[in-house]
Amino acid sequence: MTYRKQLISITAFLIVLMSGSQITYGAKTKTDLSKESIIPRPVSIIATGDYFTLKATTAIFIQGESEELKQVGLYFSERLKPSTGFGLEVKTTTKEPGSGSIYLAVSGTDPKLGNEGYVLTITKKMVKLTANNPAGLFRGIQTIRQLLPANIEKASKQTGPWKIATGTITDYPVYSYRGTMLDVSRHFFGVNDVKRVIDLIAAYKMNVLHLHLSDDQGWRIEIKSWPNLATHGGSTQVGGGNGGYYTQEQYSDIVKYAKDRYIMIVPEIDMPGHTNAALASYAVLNCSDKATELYTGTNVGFSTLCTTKDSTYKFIDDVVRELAAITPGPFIHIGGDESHSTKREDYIPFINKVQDIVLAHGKQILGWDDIAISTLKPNVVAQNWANVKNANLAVSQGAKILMSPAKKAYLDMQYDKSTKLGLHWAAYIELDSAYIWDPATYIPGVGKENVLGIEAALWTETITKMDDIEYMVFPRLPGYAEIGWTPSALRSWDEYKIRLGKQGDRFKAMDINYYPSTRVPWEVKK
Ligand code: TNX
Repeated sequence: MTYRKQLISITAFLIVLMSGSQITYGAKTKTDLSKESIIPRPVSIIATGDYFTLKATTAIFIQGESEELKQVGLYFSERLKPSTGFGLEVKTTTKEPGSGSIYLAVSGTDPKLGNEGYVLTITKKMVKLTANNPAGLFRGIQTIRQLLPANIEKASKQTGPWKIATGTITDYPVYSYRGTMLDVSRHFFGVNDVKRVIDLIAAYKMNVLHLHLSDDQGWRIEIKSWPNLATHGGSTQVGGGNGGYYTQEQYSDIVKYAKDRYIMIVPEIDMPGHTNAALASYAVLNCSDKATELYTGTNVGFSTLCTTKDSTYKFIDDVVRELAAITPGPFIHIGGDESHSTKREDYIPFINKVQDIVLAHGKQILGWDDIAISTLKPNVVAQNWANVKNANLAVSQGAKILMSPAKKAYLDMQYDKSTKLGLHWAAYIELDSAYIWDPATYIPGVGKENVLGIEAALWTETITKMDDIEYMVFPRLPGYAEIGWTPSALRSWDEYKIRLGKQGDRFKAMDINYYPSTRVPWEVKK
């Protein structure tokens, strides 16, 4: 071989090597849309074997002049900005834009897409997302994020290229309620932490964040007519730390942040039990007329509002009125769980009266399944956590069930015996166990037609900081999101765990402190 030929072949070898290393680092051109690992798994994917490239010159076109669509376009542009370094312009248009654009349109032609479904059509020339509602476009944008390389999620500028495989995805959820609960009472979490949780659940197309705003250990929402609730009742937390509370302004900021991501906030005021923080703040709420001491332990079932006093219902009316006024979503959650210190003959009329109060303020009632022993009003939703009998009792009264079985969907349950955070009173919940169940068949006697949706709950007796939240929530949360979104016929653990393993790079790019379960074949680049 001549020196020149040798040089050429060495160069060729180097090029191959470099492209090989590109494969390792994820910039390989992926052209088969059906091989992408999207969570929740979409209803249908048709691949066409090419790719679209997102460039600095790509524009996001929205159909018409709708302010709401503009916001969705801006959200997408902002999401792509840190990693791509592109400041994609959002433009309005009345007709389909030309080559090299992303087009978001509300078309309203396909009823099966419902409120949150979307059709995503990717060609070499264009990414087109259509839905009946902006909410559907927002969900579809989450799919596009997952079709881009994992580096798209990084907070600093990355080198592309930003390619998306071509084809068509048609997608819509099985359940209308797909949520997560965060207990901000046992330990308080500030506005920024809550916003991060909202962003993390939004990425997996969840649409509800339930905030457990009051419990024995802390009252976390300012109520102007009963100010001590927050200033005194919110002043501590489990373990005796400083606690905290949201002013109504801060709460409204959370609500808006969630709403911009098509997530509804469900506020919970737990009663008549789990109320020590309130009982410590106002003597009048106690049958003894004596305020209790603040509580920083982790026992349950020792507190109760005085159910026989009129002033108690005045108190509840004030709280529900103020909360309803700052909560645009339909639900107020009244708790009702573990009221072991309330006599049954007091509990039942109490729950009946509280239901009337919530209805009088124009809101729909959500409560833990314990409330099923009372007379449920129309449209009540009972949240199942443990008791099969209560769930059936609720259904027999015409209520819908929100599925949060502690053995499957409690995010504070430890993964296994080695997990340092969390509890295990209901179960150890490894990744497979968290995924392998079906809300439509889990409770004998409760069928799909009775189920409103699914909610995974994070109680925070042992959870003190954002890193802890992430560790317990991830990687179980994408599985709950998929249970709520994807038809059960399309779900299997063996297939899911591979898709989940491929999300590892995304978790890293999003800087999520996740539990690296050995049940999942992680494909994480070093
Ligand atoms: C039960 S589930 C509770 C909560 C605890 C949780 C701990 C339910 C409605 N009540 O008060 O925080 O267990 O896992």
